[in-house]
Amino acid sequence: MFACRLPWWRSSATCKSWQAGHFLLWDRCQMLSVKGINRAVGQEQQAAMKEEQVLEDLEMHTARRETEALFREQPETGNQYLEDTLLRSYLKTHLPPKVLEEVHRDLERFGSRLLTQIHPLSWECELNPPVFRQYDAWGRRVDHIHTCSAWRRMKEISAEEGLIAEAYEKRYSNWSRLYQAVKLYLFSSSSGCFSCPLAMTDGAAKVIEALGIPGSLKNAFDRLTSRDPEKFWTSGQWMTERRGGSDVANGTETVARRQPDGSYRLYGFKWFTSAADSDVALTLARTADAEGQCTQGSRGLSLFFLRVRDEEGKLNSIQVQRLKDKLGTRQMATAELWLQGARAELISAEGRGVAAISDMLNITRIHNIIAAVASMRRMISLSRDYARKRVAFGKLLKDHPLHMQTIARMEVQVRGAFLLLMEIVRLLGLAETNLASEQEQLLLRLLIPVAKLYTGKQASAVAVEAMESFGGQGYMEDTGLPVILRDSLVLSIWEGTTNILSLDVLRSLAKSRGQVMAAFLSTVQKKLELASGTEELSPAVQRAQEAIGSLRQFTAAAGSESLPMELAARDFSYSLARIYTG
Ligand code: UCC
Repeated sequence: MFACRLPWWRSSATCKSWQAGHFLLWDRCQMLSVKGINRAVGQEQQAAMKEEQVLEDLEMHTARRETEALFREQPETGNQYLEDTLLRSYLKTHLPPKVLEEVHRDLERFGSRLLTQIHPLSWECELNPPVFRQYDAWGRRVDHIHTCSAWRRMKEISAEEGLIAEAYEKRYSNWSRLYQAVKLYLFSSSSGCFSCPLAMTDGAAKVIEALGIPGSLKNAFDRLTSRDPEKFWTSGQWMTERRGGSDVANGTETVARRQPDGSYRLYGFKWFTSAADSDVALTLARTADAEGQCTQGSRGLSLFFLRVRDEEGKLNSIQVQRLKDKLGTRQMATAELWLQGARAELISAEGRGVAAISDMLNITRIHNIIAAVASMRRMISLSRDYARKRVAFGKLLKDHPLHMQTIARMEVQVRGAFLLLMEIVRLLGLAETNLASEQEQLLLRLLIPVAKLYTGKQASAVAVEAMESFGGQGYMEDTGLPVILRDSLVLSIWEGTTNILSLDVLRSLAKSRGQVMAAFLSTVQKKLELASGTEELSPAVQRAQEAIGSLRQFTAAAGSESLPMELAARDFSYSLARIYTG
């Protein structure tokens, strides 16, 4: 191809490459002088200029061609809903026909909106991270967190699409939660990290709903679950203080002082507050008694609701110390906040703060699972598309079996994780409409930490693997691929690290006196019985049965002195995740 574009004097078979062309030109010049062909100086100059021009043309042409070739290879996705065959088949199998019909129409439309309108905004969010301005031009302290217009538009879109509302309106009864989760799953990788404030907003709405929507919180609940962009509020979740993110019981120093009108003022330092531009927040603090004394440990913690700013936008006796300089999720403002008498409302029973906020934790952990699955799905979709376009060693990547084996292995990971996610939101939907059996409720309690810890780890592993499938391009910042990797790395950290969640798995076992495990085993057993009716699945059924046998042995040994349960917690949780996914 290259040779046929060469001028006549280089059209010989020797012109195999650009380098070869250079040598040929040099040879030709030598030849001219060796043969002593006399030319007028002007003629020689002309000839040299001509040759130079030819060379320039050649370079230009090659450069342009290379650029064009790269453009052609850009990996893309289309309508993510229509392209996700597993998602569509799941919905078809599970949703009642009438619900499916409506949901399908909406998701198809949403998939197209994501592609044309929302995804470009997410890139804008990445390019324009929030900026913190502490003082105005005249030296007045303002503590203003400036967010870009695309980020603010994400908030409006979230309301318009009912990304929180859907779960609380319950238009489709127990299927509403699943439907909301599917929309969030599609939205997540195009949200420019707006899925983070949405997670906490959902968690706050859930806590308020669980409290029976007290009159004082009615307005907040309506706004958190609103479809009206003008009314819609987002919430933060301020749990992390200087002394510890995981050890909330001992790390929380914030003190709540009761005011004569029954409200409280909070004094303390919140070390990590994600989406610090949110309208409201739920936070933990220690109520002080008349002598100013506080109960230490978990029993001293209560849950508070507060507005971050008043109607005029003035901070509620809060000072922003600085924005965090994070590895990823840079689209979203995470701040250090001083609470200097912030007015707040006590919303849990005194000393029941951790138990009350655990509703929020479970919801944000589910959002974390959604983000993990969505991130894997995006990386693999892009990998797959690239494999259909990129030629290496004379054929498309998709025709290289080793490359396809690598993608197939990732695909298995994401499919399993997706089905685990669907199972969790299906169970949550049943629980929220009082349709869940006791066994299903127990299973839900167990599966949330199991899936959060497992998918959090999967997401970054898959992101790294998928990145490799683009070669050097995967490492290039402006392809957008490194953003996905950076953002996925937080998924195993926030909302409880892998070890903390493994301990939560043990907590669920202890609190239920082992009933969560009984629910797990009997559900798995039932699923295996169903699957054993299909011949092709029998090797897989066999493997799962063996894994359950090992799990039982492991559990028996794990309680012993030589292998304390705590030391086994992580491996045990991984096994639960793999078995259920299988
Ligand atoms: O990082 C944060 C915000 C980031 C942005 C959010 C984005 C979300 C993702 C978006 C995707 C794009 S906020 C910080 C997050 N922090 C954590 O996750 C904390 C991690 N630490 C833990 O989870 C610990 O296990 C603690 C704090 C829960 C442990 O506290 P305690 O006080 O030591 O726990 P106890 O004493 O075991 O539990 C107190 C009560 C018990 O109930 P009772 O008293 O009735 O027996 C527990 O059963 O709380 C109950 N409880 C739970 N209930 C504790 N955990 C749970 C749970 N998970 N579910 C139900």
